[in-house]
Amino acid sequence: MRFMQALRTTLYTSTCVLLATQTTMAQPPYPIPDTGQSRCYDATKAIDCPTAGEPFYGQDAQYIGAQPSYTDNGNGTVTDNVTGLIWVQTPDLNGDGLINIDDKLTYEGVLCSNARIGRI
Ligand SMILES: [Ca+2]
Repeated sequence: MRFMQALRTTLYTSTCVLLATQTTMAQPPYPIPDTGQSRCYDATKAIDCPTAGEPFYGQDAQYIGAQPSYTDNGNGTVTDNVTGLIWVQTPDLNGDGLINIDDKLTYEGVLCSNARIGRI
């Protein structure tokens, strides 16, 4: 019986230490852009954002992170100023000056496009 109490105490202490460690973990080693989410939800619909202690508190909309920021590099790429990642811009495939659904690629077109990018 005494062994079980000691084991239970040890497990409880270990769990508390583990939880304390997890809640104080360092930030990830890379920046994460804010999602831009501004609405809060309950299980079925949009709601006014709840305050601390209310159900559904702590949603994405209640946290403001690094705001998205991009730089057009003028060479067909865009730099994400938060993450440092560089993205290929979507081309105006039909030359109408707009980027929309008319410029979508087929699956085969995407594969060919990726193959061309890999050769740059
Ligand atoms: Ca177009």
